[in-house]
Amino acid sequence: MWAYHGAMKSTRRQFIAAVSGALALGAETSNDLKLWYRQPASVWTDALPVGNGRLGAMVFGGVEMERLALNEDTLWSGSPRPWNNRDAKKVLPEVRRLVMEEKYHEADALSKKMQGPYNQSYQPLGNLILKFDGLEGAADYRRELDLDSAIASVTYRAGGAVFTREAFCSAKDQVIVVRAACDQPGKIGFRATLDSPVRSRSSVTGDDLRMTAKSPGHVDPNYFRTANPIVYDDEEGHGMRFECRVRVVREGGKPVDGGVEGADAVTLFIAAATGYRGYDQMPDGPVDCRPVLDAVVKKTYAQVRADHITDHQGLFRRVTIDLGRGRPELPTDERLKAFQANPDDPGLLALYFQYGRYLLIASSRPGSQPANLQGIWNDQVRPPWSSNWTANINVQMNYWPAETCNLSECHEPLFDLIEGLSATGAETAKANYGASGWVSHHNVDLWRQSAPVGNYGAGSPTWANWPMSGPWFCAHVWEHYLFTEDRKFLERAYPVMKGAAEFCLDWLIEDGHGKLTTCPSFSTENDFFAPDGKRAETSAGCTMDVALIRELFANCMEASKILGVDAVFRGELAQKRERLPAYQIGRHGQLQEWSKDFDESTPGQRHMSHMYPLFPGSEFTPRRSAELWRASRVSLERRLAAGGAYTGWSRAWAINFWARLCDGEKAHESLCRLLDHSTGPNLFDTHPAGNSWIFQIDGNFGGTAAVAEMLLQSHEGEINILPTLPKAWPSGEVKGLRARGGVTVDIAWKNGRATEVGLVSDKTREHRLRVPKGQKVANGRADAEVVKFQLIAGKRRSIQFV
Ligand code: FUC
Repeated sequence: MWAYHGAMKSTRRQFIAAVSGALALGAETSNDLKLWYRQPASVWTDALPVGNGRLGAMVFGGVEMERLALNEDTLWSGSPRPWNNRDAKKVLPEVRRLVMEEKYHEADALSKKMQGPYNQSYQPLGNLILKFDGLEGAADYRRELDLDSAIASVTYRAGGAVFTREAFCSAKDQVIVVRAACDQPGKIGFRATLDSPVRSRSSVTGDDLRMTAKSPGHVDPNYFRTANPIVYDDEEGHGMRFECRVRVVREGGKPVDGGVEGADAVTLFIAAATGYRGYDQMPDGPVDCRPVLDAVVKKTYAQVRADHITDHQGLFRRVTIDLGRGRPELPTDERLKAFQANPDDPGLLALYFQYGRYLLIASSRPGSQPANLQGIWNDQVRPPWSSNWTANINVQMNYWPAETCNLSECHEPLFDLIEGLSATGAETAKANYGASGWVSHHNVDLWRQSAPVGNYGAGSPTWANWPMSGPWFCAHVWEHYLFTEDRKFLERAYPVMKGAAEFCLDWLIEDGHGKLTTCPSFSTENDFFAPDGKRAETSAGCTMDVALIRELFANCMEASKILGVDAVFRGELAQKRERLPAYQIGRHGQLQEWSKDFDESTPGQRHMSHMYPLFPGSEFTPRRSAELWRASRVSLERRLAAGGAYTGWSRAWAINFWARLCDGEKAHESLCRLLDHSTGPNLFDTHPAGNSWIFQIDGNFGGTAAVAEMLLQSHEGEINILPTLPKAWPSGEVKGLRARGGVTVDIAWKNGRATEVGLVSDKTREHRLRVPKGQKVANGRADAEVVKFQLIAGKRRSIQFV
């Protein structure tokens, strides 16, 4: 039975304070930072997400029945276990020989022998269900998620009273909070239950509703057909114990079995703990939510709420954006439909942009796990693709907005993951390939699975065996340095970059024509037609491998110079980099995807990895390599003409490509496609699945990054404002974006022309600013393409354009 909790006594005063706080907040923020609806969520993908990086919830907002689908980011199946395949190195020379002899099909078959077991799956925590009393005839219903306060709320009128419910996830207090209140006393009553799709037991203990459970010892990915996909305890490992506790703090009323009756207001604090102790430890740590709950209930609701808002806004309010008019008066689901008919709602694109920033803050905070395929929100034991970290585009895309959109700290969980992988991946490099350094492949789980997955032969080599995620991960580490110029971070990051480069040095082999190549090599998830006209996957020296290695070696050389270390190693990297094959332009004028000008078996493939040097890389620019930059455009046009970009993430990638190709109209067109083809009613990104779709978060983040990339670029050693401004955004303003070199940038524009830029540099130093085409700096030289400015640390400098 839940007892009355004295620390939160009363208080209509508190309720009024909280509500009027909300109103005051509403007044000072734009209306267009809200997702809102006239009805509760009927399915999980209609619900609204809240999160603090570690804990997450999808809030349904039902009137009679509220459901919060709960998550905790370390709750996974399995435990550390062996995944390396020592036989891989036995077949490696043979695979290489077959490829060199152009026996691609045999190489495909043999590559499968290099695979190991599947990765584990991210697990749902459970559901908190609240069944409310006596609410017949509810009217004036409204459900919303306010991105600015990170509070999901519901209001409705019933029996002449106004009911309010708020839910948020506090990073400060490490709890999810739900509060039910009413403008009349004594009206709040409900029964609460906790359940979980994994084996669990619920009980009422003192003031708390408690659920204890254990995750399965093994869960196969959803796409893998197997007789026994969910195993609770097996020989190799066991699952993770976890606990979820809900403390109910009543104001007035009385406790009844499993609930509350006649209260003025009730606050529920939800905490969760798992036995996770680190990726290389058995997950049998203590699970006890009480300390967290005991601490939070010492604060008033208004305090917990205010602390949450302050913390969230410290990140969220760093960037504001105005792309022009919008239709905030329409509920978001109707607004999205209206957008499909007529995309003249730049406000919705601005909302989508800010939603991406909101989602990153909610799913990735220092100390948490990185955002996975679904961020942090998952309600299935066998979620799509294990809801893992898929490392051949998806997890990287999640972090594309981190630096440019001024959420650099939210990038940190990815660096922790990379550091872990550099340890597990060192063992894989040695065991599987007899190589030094570290390697990681396509799928990563909580245990930092670093080896090829595929259940020893069930995976297609083009995804399962692809060994290049290490270099791609290292690009994030380096970009973080470029944006922050944090030397301490670079000291921590350099060994990781060096380890990935060491693996690549060992992985490179002579191609027989004086160059170095990679083999086996895969252009992620795309097959080619072998000379016999049949589809094949395994070849040598795919463009993406070359691009990733070229970039990693260059970044390592630069990093070692900055740190003043490893001159000899730097020399070796320089020498080997020179010997990498040159990029090639194929017979269609396209950037060639494979080392030979094969035809792709799927011209509209969603993956476009060979264009990596256009984006997220930055080797191909109009000024650095105009020909390859143009050839990338041909590749993109060919992919899109053949039906590519049909998943949300692929479409988001296309927008970023267009942004780097400085084609505002095409970028805008693709951005509209992302919204009208690949976005669900709660603005979650979607991925097609048969006749239906599933949620996958990467497109949200890729789309957000793309909007930033359209407005500001800085990859060529200069601040380039409005490089890809579409006609649909003639006038607008963005504040707080970040450029490489540690600069915060505000941009205002009118009638398609920049009017003003405001720059604040972290350090006192010189910066270069590209003058928008056809414009000049007020009182500046008319022909200057780039102007240099000395900025004083922390002091804003404003520059006008005419
Ligand atoms: C890759 C993609 C799929 C999906 C999955 C999670 O395998 O090809 O489209 O995004 O990752």
